[in-house]
Amino acid sequence: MFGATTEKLKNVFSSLSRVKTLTEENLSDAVREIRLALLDADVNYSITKDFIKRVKERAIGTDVIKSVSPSEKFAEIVHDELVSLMGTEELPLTFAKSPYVMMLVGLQGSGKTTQCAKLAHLLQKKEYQKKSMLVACDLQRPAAVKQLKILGDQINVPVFSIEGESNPTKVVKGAVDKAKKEGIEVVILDTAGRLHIDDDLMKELETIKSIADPSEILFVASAATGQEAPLIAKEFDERLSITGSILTMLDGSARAGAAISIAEITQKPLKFEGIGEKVADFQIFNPTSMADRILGMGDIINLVKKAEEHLDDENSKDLEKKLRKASFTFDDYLKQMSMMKKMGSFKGILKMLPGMPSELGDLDLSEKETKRTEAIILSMTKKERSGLVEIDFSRRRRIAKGSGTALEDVNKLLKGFKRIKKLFKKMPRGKGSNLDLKDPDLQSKLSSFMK
Ligand SMILES: Nc1nc2c(ncn2[C@@H]2O[C@H](COP(=O)(O)OP(=O)(O)OP(=O)(O)O)[C@@H](O)[C@H]2O)c(=O)[nH]1
Ligand SMILES: [Mg+2]
Repeated sequence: MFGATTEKLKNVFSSLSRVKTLTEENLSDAVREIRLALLDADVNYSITKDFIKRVKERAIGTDVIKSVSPSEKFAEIVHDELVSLMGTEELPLTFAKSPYVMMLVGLQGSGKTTQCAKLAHLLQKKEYQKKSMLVACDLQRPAAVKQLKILGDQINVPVFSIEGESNPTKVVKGAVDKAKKEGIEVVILDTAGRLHIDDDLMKELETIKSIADPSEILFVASAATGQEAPLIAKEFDERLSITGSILTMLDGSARAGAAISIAEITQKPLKFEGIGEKVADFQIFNPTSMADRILGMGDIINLVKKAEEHLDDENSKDLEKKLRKASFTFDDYLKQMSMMKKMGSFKGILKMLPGMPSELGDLDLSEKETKRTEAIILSMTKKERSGLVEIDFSRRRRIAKGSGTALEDVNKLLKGFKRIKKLFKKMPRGKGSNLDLKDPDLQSKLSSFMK
C-alpha cells in the first residue's frame, strides 16, 4: 500500500538486525533513515521531528530481553509510536441519538459521495443493522444527485433529494423530517466539494450544519494528496469543528503522510478508511492495523475480518485455529486453498499476513496451478498428507507419476508448503505488533469478528 515508504522502513529494521544492544551510535543511522522515510512520505515536518525524538529517547538504553532482538525491539517502539500518533485504538461506532446525522465534507473528488454510500453499506452489516438514508445536498454539480441515487440503489438504501431544488438547506430540512417520521436511524449528508477551500463553500456547509445539527462532521481526505490533506482538514475543522476524518484512496498511490499526520494535526480521530472503489471497500480505521501496514507487518485483523465475511463460522474458526497453531497439513492446505480462493487471490491473502510481503516470491496460485496442486496432494498417502513422514525422493517420484505432473512440480509444491509453514511460525507474537493471538484483548476482538 505504501510501497516505497514501507520498503525503506523495513530496510532500517533489517540494518539493525546484527546489533546486540541499541546505542546512540548504532541508532543514529537508523533514526536518520526513518526521518527521511517519513519526510519522503509527506509526513509533516514538526510531527516527524517530535516522532523521531520520542523514538530515540525510548530506544536508547532500552533493555532488550533475550527473546527479542534489538531490531525487533526498535521496530516495536516505532510501531507503538506510530499507533499513538494515529489514535491508539479503534473507535467503536455509537449512535447517541436517532436520527443520528452524519455530514461528510471535503474537497472536490476526495471521495465524499462514494464514502456516504460505503458508510450506509457498512451500517447494514449484522453488527449494526441501522436503517439509514442518504441525502443529496450537493446541488453544485448537476450529476451529483444522480451519482448518489445510483449508489443508493446498489445497496438498497433510500436517497433523499428534491427535484429542481437549488438550496441545500431545504433538502436537509426535508430529509431530517422524513427520517423522524419514518424511524430512520442514520442520516448521511453528501455535500458539495470545491477544488480549493473557499468561503462560499464554507458558508454553505455552516448553514447545513446549523440546520441538520449533525452528530458527526467527517472530513473526507484522499490519501493521495499527502501533506496537504491534514492542513486542509485543519481549515475545515476551524470552520466546522469536525468530529473526525475519513481517509480514502488508500488502495492507490497513497502516501503515508496523510494517515500519519491527520489525527495529530487536527486533534480529531481518524474514523474510517476507504480502500477501493467498490462500496464494500471501506472499514473502521484501526491505528494498529494502519501502523502494521505502514511498516509492512501484515494485517491480521483485516485478514480475519475478510475471512469472516466470506466464510461460514466453522471455516473461519478453523482458520483462526490454524493461524494460531501454525500447524497445517497438506489436507489443510487443500481445504484452505479453496477457502482462500473464495477470499481473493492466495497471494492477496498471504500478503495480509505478517512478515509475508517481501518473502512471497512465486507463491501466487493461478487456476491451473491450483488444479495441479490438488492433483499432487491427492496423490499423496494419508500419512504423507498429514506431514508425518519426510517426503523423500522416491516418494516424490511416485507422487509426480501418480498425479501426472513433473517432479519439479512436486518439488515446487513441497518447497512452497514448507515456506508457508515457516512463515506462519514466524508470525510475530510480541506486544505492539498486535499479533499476539494469545492476548485476551485480541482474542475477544477476533471472536467478536467470528460471530
Ligand atoms: N481507488 C479508490 N477510488 C475511490 C475511493 N473512494 C472513492 N473513489 C473514487 O474516486 C472518485 C471520486 O469520488 P466521489 O465520491 O465522487 O468524490 P466527491 O468527494 O464526492 O467528489 P465531488 O462530489 O466532485 O466533490 C470516484 O470515481 C470514486 O469511485 C477509494 O477508496 N479508492
Ligand atoms: Mg460528490
